[in-house]
Amino acid sequence: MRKAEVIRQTSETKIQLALTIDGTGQQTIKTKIGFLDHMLELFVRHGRFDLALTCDGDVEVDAHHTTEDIAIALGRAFSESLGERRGIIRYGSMLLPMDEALVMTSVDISGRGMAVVELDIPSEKIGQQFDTELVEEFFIAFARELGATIHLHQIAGKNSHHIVEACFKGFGRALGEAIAVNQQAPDEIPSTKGTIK
Ligand SMILES: [Mn+2]
Repeated sequence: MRKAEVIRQTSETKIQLALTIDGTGQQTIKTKIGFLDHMLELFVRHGRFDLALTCDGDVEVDAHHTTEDIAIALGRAFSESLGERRGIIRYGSMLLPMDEALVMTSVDISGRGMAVVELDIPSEKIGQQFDTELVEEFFIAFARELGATIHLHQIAGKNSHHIVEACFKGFGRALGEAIAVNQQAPDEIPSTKGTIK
């Protein structure tokens, strides 16, 4: 069973999480930011991961520290769960429609952390707390901590909630595909270099 527990505490956030990557989409997520809870629930459900996550962060400042630190803790949990990356498919992609929005997501568990996020989100905030510029921050921090290349490119979309929702659902699907075990080569590290980490 591939899983990990991460506890991360700073002066800005306290995060506790338990992740099972070969799960069924079960979740208890409490971040104190309603929209972020909603996005993480979609991500977990569509990737079929199991996640218990609580974050007690300084949301009286804004949503920045909570969003970024959750991405760090989640990226770390996926990294630890995958160990030396043996047997994984490595690549995953999803072109995800959400009503009028359409977002292409592509993931490579490459060992090199970078995110290319090209979104045109019309509103600055979703809900009372969530700044839409935090979407890019989330994926940069996640990519860096996991050691993955993540592309998110918006093809269409006018509604901010739909666009961001397409990102998190699509990323869940693409990541789920990338970390699935390749039944043809369950013991191989999928790199000509012989190592990914
Ligand atoms: Mn929604």
